[in-house]
Amino acid sequence: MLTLKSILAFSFVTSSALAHFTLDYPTSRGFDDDNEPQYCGGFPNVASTRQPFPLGQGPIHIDSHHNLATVVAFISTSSNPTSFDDFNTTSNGTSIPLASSIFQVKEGDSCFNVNLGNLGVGLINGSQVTLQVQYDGGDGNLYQCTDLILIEGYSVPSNETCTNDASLSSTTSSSISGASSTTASSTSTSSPSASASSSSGSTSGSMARREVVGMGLIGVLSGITGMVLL
Ligand SMILES: *[C@@H]1O[C@H](CO)[C@@H](O)[C@H](O)[C@H]1NC(C)=O
Ligand SMILES: *[C@@H]1O[C@H](CO)[C@@H](O)[C@H](O)[C@H]1NC(C)=O
Ligand SMILES: *[C@@H]1O[C@H](CO)[C@@H](O)[C@H](O)[C@H]1NC(C)=O
Ligand SMILES: *[C@@H]1O[C@H](CO)[C@@H](O)[C@H](O)[C@H]1NC(C)=O
Ligand SMILES: [Cu+2]
Repeated sequence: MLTLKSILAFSFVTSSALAHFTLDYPTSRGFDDDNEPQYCGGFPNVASTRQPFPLGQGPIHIDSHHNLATVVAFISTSSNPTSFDDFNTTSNGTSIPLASSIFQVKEGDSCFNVNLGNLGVGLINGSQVTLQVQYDGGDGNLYQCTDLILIEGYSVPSNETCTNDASLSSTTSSSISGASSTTASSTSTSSPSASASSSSGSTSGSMARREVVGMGLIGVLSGITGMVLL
């Protein structure tokens, strides 16, 4: 029968799939809660249709379901990237800088601007890139990908502009966080995922613990609800 232990075990399964984040603009390849920790959120194949996106400054919109999360974006210049390695270097071995700083977002909608034409990896009008957003809300790194074709002078839909750029105002007052985003926004040669996770590890430890407790509580409540239904 249902012991407290089994309810807790059940609640952990439930809560791990509850939250996470979505990539809303440009449209993600796909969203699957359970597979979001995998490369491209569990959608490894390039979309059949690439979305037009500005070669210059363009906005990325996400929706965060954790109270505080660490975010970074990086790109692949391969027309068919298959692994994180393809987001690290171009086909001729040039290392690709991060597409954004490493920054924090609060729960809800956020946006940040990228300028892919300025990354110094030879992107031009018509270049095909895949942008991957890495997100850590306290339950590990999560990923979403979007496949783009860069168009010089492309105007995004008027409701998709980003005036309140979350990547410019890192939300915590912690000096560690400030230092790490400064390092990160300079063109780092290390793996994008490695540098991002070390940043979140150093800045959000207590936040993460609080969140785990919170999620456990939600899980217990849903477990109790489930028991009442039985
Ligand atoms: C690699 O490709 C980029 C972009 O096309 C170019 O700017 C760079 O000079 C190339 N580097 C080498 C070593 O060929
Ligand atoms: C950019 O490429 C698109 C097609 O991919 C073309 O229609 C457009 O004229 C190009 N713009 C410039 C400024 O070259
Ligand atoms: C902009 O409008 C489109 C379609 O009208 C909608 O799907 C999208 O969610 C809107 N974006 C924002 C940031 O409100
Ligand atoms: C990315 O490139 C750097 C420098 O070339 C290398 O040290 C690192 O191992 C690479 N990371 C991945 C994930 O390929
Ligand atoms: Cu989550």
